[in-house]
Amino acid sequence: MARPEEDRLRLMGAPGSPYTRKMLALLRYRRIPYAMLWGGHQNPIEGLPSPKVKLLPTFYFTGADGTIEAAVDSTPITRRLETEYEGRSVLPSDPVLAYLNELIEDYADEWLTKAMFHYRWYFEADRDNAGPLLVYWSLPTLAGPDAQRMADMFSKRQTERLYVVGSNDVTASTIEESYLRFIDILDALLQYAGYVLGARPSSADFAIYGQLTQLAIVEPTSAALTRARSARVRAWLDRMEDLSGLEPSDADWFMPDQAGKVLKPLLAEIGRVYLPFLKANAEALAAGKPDFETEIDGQAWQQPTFPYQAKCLQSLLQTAKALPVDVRDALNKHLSGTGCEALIQ
Ligand SMILES: N[C@@H](CCC(=O)N[C@@H](CS)C(=O)NCC(=O)O)C(=O)O
Repeated sequence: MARPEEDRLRLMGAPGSPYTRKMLALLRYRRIPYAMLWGGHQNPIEGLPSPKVKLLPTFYFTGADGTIEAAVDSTPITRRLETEYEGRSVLPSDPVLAYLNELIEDYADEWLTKAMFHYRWYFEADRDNAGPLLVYWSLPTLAGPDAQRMADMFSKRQTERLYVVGSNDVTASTIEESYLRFIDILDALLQYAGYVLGARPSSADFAIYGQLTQLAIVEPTSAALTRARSARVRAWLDRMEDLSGLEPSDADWFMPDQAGKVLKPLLAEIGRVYLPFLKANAEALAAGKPDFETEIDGQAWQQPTFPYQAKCLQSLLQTAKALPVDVRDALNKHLSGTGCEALIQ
C-alpha cells in the first residue's frame, strides 16, 4: 500500500541550490520517503512554517504532536536523519574515518561552494546562462520577456554579492586553480574505490556531489573544464544522483590506515586552501574585523569575515578534542604534513 503523504519527509529547495541536491541524493540513497517541494522563500508554501534563517533546502519535520518544525543546515540534518532512519548510513562508524568524513564534508560545503558561486557569476557567459535558469527553476510558466527581466535583476544582485564569498579579481585564480586540482584528486579517488571513503558513499560524497551538480553540469565554463579533465568525475555525478539500488556493507569503508594513505592528496589540498582560510577568518572575527586579508596558496586573499565559518572551525576543533587519545594519535599521523595538523591539538 502507498504510504500516506504525511509520512513523507518534506523539503523545499531548488535545482540550482547545491545543498538541495546534496540532500536529495542523500534521501534517495538512504531510501527515506520524501516529497520534494521545488520553490524558495520568496513564495512561502501555505501551512508550512518559515525557518529562522531562510536557506535552501528547508526541511519540515513533523513532531509527535503534529507540529511542524522548519529546519535548515544540511550537515546537522544529515546527522538527525541518521538517528531517525535506520540503515544505509552515510557516516562511517570508525572514529578516524568519521572525522575525516566530517572534515571533507565541511570543505565541500564551505570551500567548494566558493568555486560554485565564482563560476556561476564571475564570467559573463556563465552569468547569462544561470540567470534565466534560476527564474525558470521556480517559475516554469513565466513569459519569456518577464523571465529575462527577472533574470537580469537576479544576475546583477548576485554578481554584486560575489565579494561576500571571497570571489574577486584578487582571489579568482586561487579559486580556479584549487578547483582544478580538486577534480584531479577526486578522479584518482573515484578510480581507487568508487567513492571518497571507500566503495560506499559518505556524507562527504554527497556534499561534493551537491556542489558539482552545479560546477560540473550547470555552469558552462567550469562544466567544460571538468569534462575536459575527467570524464570519470562527470560520469560519477550521474550515478550519485540515484544510489537507491546500491547495497552497502560495513566492509566497503576504507580501513583507517588505508584511508590515511589514499586521502593524503585531498587532505593536503584542504590544508593548502581551506585551513588557512578558516584560520584567518576566525582571527578576523575574534578581532572584530568586518573583513580580512591573508595569503592562501601563496597568493593574496581578501574577503569579508564570515561568522558561520568560524563556527565550522570551532566544531572541527571541538570534535577532535573530544576524541580518545588513540584516535587523535591516528589522525595526527594521517594529517601530518597536510596543513591540517592544527585541527588536532
Ligand atoms: N549551511 C547550509 C547552507 C545552505 C545555503 O547556503 N543555501 C543557499 C542556497 S544553496 C541559500 O538558501 N541561500 C539563500 C537563498 O538563496 O534564498 C547547508 O549546508 O544547508
